[in-house]
Amino acid sequence: MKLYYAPGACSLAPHLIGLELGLALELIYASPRSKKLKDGSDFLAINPKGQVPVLERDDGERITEVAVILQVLADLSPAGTLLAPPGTLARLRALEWLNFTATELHKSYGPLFKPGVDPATQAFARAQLAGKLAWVDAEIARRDAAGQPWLLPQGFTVADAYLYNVLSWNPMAGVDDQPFPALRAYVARVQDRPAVRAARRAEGLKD
Ligand SMILES: N[C@@H](CCC(=O)N[C@@H](CS)C(=O)NCC(=O)O)C(=O)O
Repeated sequence: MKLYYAPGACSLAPHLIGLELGLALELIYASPRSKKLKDGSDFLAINPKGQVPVLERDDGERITEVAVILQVLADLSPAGTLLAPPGTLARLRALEWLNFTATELHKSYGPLFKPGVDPATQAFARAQLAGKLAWVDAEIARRDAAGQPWLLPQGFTVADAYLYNVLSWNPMAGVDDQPFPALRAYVARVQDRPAVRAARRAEGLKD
């Protein structure tokens, strides 16, 4: 399978999950800005939405949207440990986190990375994010108190991979995470996983 990615973008989550699962994903760089692949060919021909990540299955079908790609990958794990079996409450809890991360967090970072966005819009985005991050911090602190290191009691899941991915943008996006100690410790904890370190190294990101 192929994964179209850009370093440090939201394709990091499926990349690291591929490594957690020991899958040999072929990484293909796609520029979210120029919409070109490294060989100069047109990324819009691969994904007309012009966005990474794209997972290309061996049958040629292309799957987009982080939260969906993560489910596809998790369901490839025979033990199903990176999500939970369909029809279980545990799976619904994981899907809640995936959806929250996609809709409440991920897209809120957009204005902080887009060139030319005016400072007032960026300040609004940061304030919105601060409110959401306060909730995430409290949720993580509650788990810490119960001795639970990951979002779900069953262990590390794709929900952690996606949440980590977007939280790792805070320094670059100028989002102050100092008021959120549980969240910062959680980011460090995820980043310490060998698969996460390996994915970051492969994308040329700092430890
Ligand atoms: N809804 C998409 C959003 C993906 C997305 O925002 N990708 C960013 C990188 S993190 C991108 O490719 N941005 C370029 C653009 O939107 O033109 C998903 O969840 O996969």
